[in-house]
Amino acid sequence: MLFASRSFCCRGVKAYQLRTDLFSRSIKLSAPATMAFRHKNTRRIEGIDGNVWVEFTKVAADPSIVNLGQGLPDISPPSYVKEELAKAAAVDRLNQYTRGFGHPSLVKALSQVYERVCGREIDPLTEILVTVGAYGSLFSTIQALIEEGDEVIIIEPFYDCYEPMVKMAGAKPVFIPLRYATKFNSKTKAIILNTPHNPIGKVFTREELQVIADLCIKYDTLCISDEVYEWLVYKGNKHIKIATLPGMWERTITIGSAGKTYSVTGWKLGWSIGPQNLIKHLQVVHQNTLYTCPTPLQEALAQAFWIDYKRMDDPECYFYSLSRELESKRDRMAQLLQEAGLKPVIPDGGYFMIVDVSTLNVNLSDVDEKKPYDYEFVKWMITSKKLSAIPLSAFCGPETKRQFEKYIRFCFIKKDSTLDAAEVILKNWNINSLPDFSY
Ligand code: IK2
Repeated sequence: MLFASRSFCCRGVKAYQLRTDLFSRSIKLSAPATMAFRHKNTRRIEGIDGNVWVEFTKVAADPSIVNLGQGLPDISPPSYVKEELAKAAAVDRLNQYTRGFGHPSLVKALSQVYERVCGREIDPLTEILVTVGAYGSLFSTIQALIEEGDEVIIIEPFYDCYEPMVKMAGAKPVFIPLRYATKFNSKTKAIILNTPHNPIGKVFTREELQVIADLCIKYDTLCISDEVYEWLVYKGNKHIKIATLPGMWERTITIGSAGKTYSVTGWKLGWSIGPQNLIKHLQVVHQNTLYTCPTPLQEALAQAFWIDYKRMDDPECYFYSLSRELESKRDRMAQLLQEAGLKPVIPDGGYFMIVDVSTLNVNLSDVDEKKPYDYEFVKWMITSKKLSAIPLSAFCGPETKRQFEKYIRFCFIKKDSTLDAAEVILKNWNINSLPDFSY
């Protein structure tokens, strides 16, 4: 026993010396002069270091601030969703790795739900990929299908990560206003669509989707359809999946999010659905980057989907009850803003509301002119009014930032007490108060 441990010890010393030798040799190889160059960032992340969520999560972190900024619910997720997670975590097997492209029970549940919605068969194993949030789906889609030199059409305003993700793939983002679908050409590899829309709240109509579909077919373009708010549509509107339009299934990747479907943004589970010949390329990116997603979360999500799948004809199904709950929050938010003398844009879907703040006449002329007005306005509002929002120009390309810089975005998936606190702030808003630049 003693001998064994001594020999282990000797071998250990040798291994240690070998590692030390290698280490000192590698130090000699990398001369200090070349060090800075060798560790410079890659070209693909050049110019994309700014991030609105990083910036505004930090400034709004103080709990005394009424946070209507980032789109995270402070309402309780459904109790069965949380219970299913506790149940999953209690099963040993479910605390280990699962199938890389999606836990079997989750892809099965997703296929059943989306077969009903899309009116076609969806193969759970080859036509669905489960990822880390919708972010993961966007990333694997863009990395897998967009080539250096390609053009990707992005409709402005747009969810902010589309632009850096397209750039990281070496492609060129081509921005078009929400109203026009020009700029399609032979280099157009894809268009990124987002309905219901963040931040505007627009739900695309069938006719509008048909215009986009016709262009996609004419120019043989892929459609990356970000539908994370698919269930959150308000009276008079209907969410239509562009993948269900004739000729579109074969060229569309549809993206969804558990965070948005079940009000559990911290779970960071998402999925991509599309034809096997496209999904297989996303799977390659996924298997070589993340490989798999957390098993207990996937199992719990699968069980939650089964519960709601079985009651998809019942108004109590969470897919519909959440949008009813949110519709009254939307109306309340609109009223609060209107009473403060503002003109909000009432969303048809999603849980954000944008508003023009120029009528408040807050003079921010003393602050950094390079930053758009809305960035400074929100920082001033957080400091002086203890209310946070998100600047709208964060959702614009470089050419249009100034056009939208008088708008800010509020999130209204908040419990009544949070909206009450916002109401107090807005009611006491003294439009003649001088801005405080101490942030
Ligand atoms: N796509 C859209 C349109 C989103 O809104 C989001 C998440 N929302 O972001 C918070 C905000 O706008 O305040 C995503 C994708 C990413 O979803 P996930 O959290 O599933 O990665």
